[in-house]
Amino acid sequence: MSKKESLKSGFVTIIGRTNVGKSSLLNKMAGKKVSIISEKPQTTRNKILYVLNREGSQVIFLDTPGVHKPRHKLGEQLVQVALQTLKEVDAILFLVEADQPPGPGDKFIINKFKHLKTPVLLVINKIDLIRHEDLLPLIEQYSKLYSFAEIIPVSALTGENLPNLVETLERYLPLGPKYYPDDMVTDRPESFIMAELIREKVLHLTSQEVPHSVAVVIEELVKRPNDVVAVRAIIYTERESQKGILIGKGGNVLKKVGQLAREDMERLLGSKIFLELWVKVKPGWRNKEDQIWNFGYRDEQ
Ligand SMILES: Nc1nc2c(ncn2[C@@H]2O[C@H](COP(=O)(O)OP(=O)(O)OP(=O)(O)O)[C@@H](O)[C@H]2O)c(=O)[nH]1
Ligand SMILES: [Mg+2]
Repeated sequence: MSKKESLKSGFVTIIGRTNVGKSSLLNKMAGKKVSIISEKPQTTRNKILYVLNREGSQVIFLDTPGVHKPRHKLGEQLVQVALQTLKEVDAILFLVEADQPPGPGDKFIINKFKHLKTPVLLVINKIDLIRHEDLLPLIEQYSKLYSFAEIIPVSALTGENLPNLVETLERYLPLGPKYYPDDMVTDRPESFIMAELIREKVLHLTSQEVPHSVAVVIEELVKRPNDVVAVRAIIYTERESQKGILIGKGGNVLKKVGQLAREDMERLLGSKIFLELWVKVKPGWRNKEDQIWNFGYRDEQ
């Protein structure tokens, strides 16, 4: 059999409760920042595709929004996007946290596996937070809940056992075509990643409801001849009070968001960035279907 014919390829969703480290895992496997990460729940709002090309395989990962109990239409939409991926893939990576026993959220997701034939690999993340001897009892607890194809403890933070995860995963992929060209990393354009980087800084620098009320839209992205990229972005919040907090005293919060986002964008593009940020209010947008759609948070199916 020629090398081309023996390629293993397929789609793999990374699913789990919010904040378990799905995007961290993806970025660590990718060796670069594809998805934004934060210590706050509900960071990821889209299905984000990442192509991992290896000798003899092409693994297409889907990072998904965390499954949670929705309090807005946006949340309902995000959970739907995540669960929908279960039906689109060749293998499922179900991510859980090592420092917690299986909870209602985990059991809710496990219930969705019961109607599928797709192999589910349980990935126990954050093993850097626990003692080695606490792992076995946890594995036993999960084994009682579902017949997982594999159970793999990892740390997305330190990278521990990730090579083993990828190699094991490959075994579950069918022989197949190369779906994407070698130079394609993600299905998202630069403008999407830029907007996400801005949102990531807002997540880090604000608290309570403010980070969750934010959507970012890139209004203009112009590549100037002297290798400067001019970007104008609008940060939407739901209320005037949130807008005030986001701008900060004398504009200090917005300035910090801009500075940190610009540094990340420059690293990403390797060009100088001129970043202009504006804050606007879209009252209650997280409960409005049309706005959720306009901001790109929707199920494409
Ligand atoms: N100690 C430790 N922390 C981790 C690990 N993986 C992720 N984290 C942290 O967990 C938090 C959540 O990480 P994310 O990658 O944003 O989690 P997520 O599952 O994508 O979250 P949502 O997008 O909100 O569903 C961040 O503070 C990460 O730094 C790990 O292996 N060990
Ligand atoms: Mg995420």
